[in-house]
Amino acid sequence: MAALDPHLQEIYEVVLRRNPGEAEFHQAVLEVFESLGPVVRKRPEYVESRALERMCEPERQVIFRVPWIDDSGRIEINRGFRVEFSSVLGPFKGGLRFHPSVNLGIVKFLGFEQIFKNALTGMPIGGGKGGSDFDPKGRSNREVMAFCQSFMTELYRHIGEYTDVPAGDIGVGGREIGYLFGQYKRITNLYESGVLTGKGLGWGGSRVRKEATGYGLVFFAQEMLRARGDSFDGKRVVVSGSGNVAIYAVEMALQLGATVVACSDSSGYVVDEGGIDLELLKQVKEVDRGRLADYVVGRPGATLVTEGSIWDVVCDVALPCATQNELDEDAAISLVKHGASVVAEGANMPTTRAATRVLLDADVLFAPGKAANAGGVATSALEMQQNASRDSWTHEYTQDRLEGIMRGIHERCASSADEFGAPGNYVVGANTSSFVQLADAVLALGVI
Ligand code: NDP
Ligand code: 2IT
Repeated sequence: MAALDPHLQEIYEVVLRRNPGEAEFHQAVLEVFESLGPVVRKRPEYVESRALERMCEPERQVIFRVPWIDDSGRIEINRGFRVEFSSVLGPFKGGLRFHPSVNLGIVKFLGFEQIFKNALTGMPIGGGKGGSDFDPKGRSNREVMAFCQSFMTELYRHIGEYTDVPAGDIGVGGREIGYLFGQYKRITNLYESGVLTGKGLGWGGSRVRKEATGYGLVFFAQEMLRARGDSFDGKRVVVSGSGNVAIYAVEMALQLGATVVACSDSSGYVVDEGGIDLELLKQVKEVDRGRLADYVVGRPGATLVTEGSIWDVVCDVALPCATQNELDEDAAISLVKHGASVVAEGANMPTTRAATRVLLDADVLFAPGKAANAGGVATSALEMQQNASRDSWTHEYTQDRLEGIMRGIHERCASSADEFGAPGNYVVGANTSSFVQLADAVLALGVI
C-alpha cells in the first residue's frame, strides 16, 4: 500500500493510540485516509481545522446492559451499543446488528463507514450504528421479543426522528424492528413513525426498503458495467451470504438476465449450476429461518460445500453480501485467476485491504460498500420522508427513486475519482467525494 501523506499518518497514529484493540475501526479509518492525500494537499484547511480528528471521534457512544429472561426462565445478560458518529448532515442514521461477534470496535467501524455512505446518498442523514452481542439464532419469537423490549428500554432515551434513527443490519429484520418499535411506542406514548426504518408496510414502512440494499447493489454494478459498454445479461454471478442483502441482490441480478450460481451462510456455500432457485431460497431463509443445508434437500443437483471458499467458484461478477473481511487476499487472487471482472460490496467492508489491492492492480472493477450498498440507507431516508409527510408511495415510484439515487452515487464517485487523479477507481471516488462534503459541513458548523 502507498504510504500515507505525513499529516494523515500523524492523525492515524493518534486514532490507533486512542482506540486500542479496535482492529476493524482502524481498518475502516485507514481505508479512507489512503484516498485522502490529494484532498488534503489541495485543501490544507481540512488539516488545519482538525476536521479529520473531529470526524474520527464519535459525537456520543452509549454502552448498556440488556437483561432478559429466556424460555427456560434463566436470566441472560447481553451488552447493547449505540455509537452516534456524526450528525453534521442530519440525524444519526444507521442500522442495529445483533450477532455474537458485536463489540465496540465493530460498531465503531460500521458507524464510521456509515457517515461517508450516508453523505454519498446526497440525503440529509448523519451516521451512526448500534447493536448487541445477542445471538438470535435458535431463539424463539418470545425470546427475541423479550430481548428487543429490554434493548429498547434503554435505547429509547437516545433516539428520535430528529435525533437518531436506527434500522436493521445483520440479525435485525422486520420482526425485530416491529418489537423495537412497539416498545418505543409504549414507553414514549408517541406514534413516532420516523424513529425507526425498515418497518412493516402496514405500519409506516416503505415499499422497496426490504429489497433496497440488494437491488441498489445490482443497480450500482450495472452502472459500472455500462461505463465499460457491458451489462448483466448472461453473466455468471456469485453472491456470498443468504440474508436480506444477498437474497435481493440475487433477485435483481436474475431480473437483469444473469445466472446466480452460488450463495452461502456461515456453515458453507451452495453451488447450483442450474441457477439459484430464488423462491426456494426465500422459503428456506425468510419463511422457515433455516440453513442452506435445507435448500439442498429441496433441490437435486445443488451441492453444499463446507470447506474452502465460495470465491473459488468461477464467476464474472462477485457480490460479497455476508460480513466484514470475508474476501481475503487468496480469495481475490482466485477471482482474478478465474477471470472475474466486477466485485461490488453488498456487505460493509467485506474485502480486506490486501484483497482490494489485488483486485485494483488486476483492473477488476471494484465498488466499495459505502457506495454500492448505500441503497438500503437511502431508501430508509425515503421511508423517513414518507413518514414526515404521512404519505405512502407506490413500488414503482420508490424503485425509480432508488435507481436514480444509485446512478447519482455512481456519477459522484466517477467524477471525484477523475478530479483527484484516479480515474475509474471507485474507492478513491467514494472516499474523496463523501469526505469533502462532510469536511465542508464540519467547518461550516463551527467547533461543536
Ligand atoms: P442478514 O442477517 O440478513 O444476513 C447475513 C448473512 O451473512 C447470513 O447469510 C449470515 O449467515 C451471513 N453471515 C453473517 N455473519 C457471518 C459471519 N461472521 N461469517 C459468515 N457468514 C456470516 O444480514 P444482512 O443481509 O442485512 O447484512 C449483510 C451485510 O450487509 C452486513 O455486512 C451488513 O452490515 C450489510 N448491509 C446491510 C444493509 C441492510 O439494509 N440490511 C445495508 C447495507 C449493508 P448465518 O445466517 O449463517 O449467520
Ligand atoms: O449498513 C447499512 O447501511 C444498514 N445496515 C442500513 C442502515 C439504515 O439506516 O437503513
